[in-house]
Amino acid sequence: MKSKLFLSIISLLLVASIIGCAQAAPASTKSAKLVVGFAQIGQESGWRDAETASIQFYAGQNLDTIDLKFADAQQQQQNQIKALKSFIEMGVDVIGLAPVVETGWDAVFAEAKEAKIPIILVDRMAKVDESLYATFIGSDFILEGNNAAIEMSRLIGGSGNVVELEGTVGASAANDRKTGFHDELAKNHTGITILASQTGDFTRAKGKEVMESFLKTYEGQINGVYAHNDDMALGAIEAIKEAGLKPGVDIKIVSVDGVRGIFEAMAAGEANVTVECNPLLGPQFFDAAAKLKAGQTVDKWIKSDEGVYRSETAAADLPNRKY
Ligand code: GYE
Repeated sequence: MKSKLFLSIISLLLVASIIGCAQAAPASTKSAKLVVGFAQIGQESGWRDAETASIQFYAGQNLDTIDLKFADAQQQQQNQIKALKSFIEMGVDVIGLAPVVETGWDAVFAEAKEAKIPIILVDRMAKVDESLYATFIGSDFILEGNNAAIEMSRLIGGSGNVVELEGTVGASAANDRKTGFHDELAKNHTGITILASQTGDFTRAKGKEVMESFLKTYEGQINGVYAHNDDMALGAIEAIKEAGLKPGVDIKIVSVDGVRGIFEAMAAGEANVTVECNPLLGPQFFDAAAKLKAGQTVDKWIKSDEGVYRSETAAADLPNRKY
């Protein structure tokens, strides 16, 4: 009787341990994956949609090795900070962040460092000590601004008046595209005046709205529009047409990104130049994340290779555009 009881207790324990193993198995498989938390800004532009698609597509193609936790912050830094905190709590391997603005990150980055979770800055920079992030994957915005100024000067013959549609206030992409443009004009194209600069928040709707007010205030005086992204330029083009003028002809249009919509506008003769900024960062992002998880070092700045595109070749370029 006693031994029977003993045997059934033993078999019960065995069953329990097998169930235990069965339950533990998925957890250990999961931890072998690269677990990444990505805090995206939002959906302000075609460029950003292309970046989100690139990251989600790459993760989707590699479901057996990558576990992506994706947060959309709807343009709010507070939401990005919340997402980062929850990634830290989950204990992800690597955090990816496209910081909506440059400043205000020190405290939460320090928390990630304390938890030994490396941060990859994607497409925009943060003003923090270098020790607080692993790498920045993205473009040289100063150079983009320089190139935009050179193109604008060529288009308006070295003299005239330009209005500037700026990106999101406090974003590195806006700050540096402005600096690059203004510095190049001040150095080499002194015949050009910037009549006004105002934020259009990187969106088409605000770009249009701000351009409408510029057209009223500076009626007959504007020779060119410099927009920090293509979406705002597309909004400005609508405003210029509604004012009875010809965008690309009466008012020259130079912007940044290289999205399909601006190539279509250039092919139609309604825009002049786009300075490319590559959003297809998924492969580079996950490559860097895997290296960091493996304890390898990566370059502090993984720079994108980009070109300048003009209306003259837009129709031929269009079929090759990937975003
Ligand atoms: O140019 C703009 C987007 O941060 C580089 O953000 C990015 C910029 C991009 O909304 O279209």
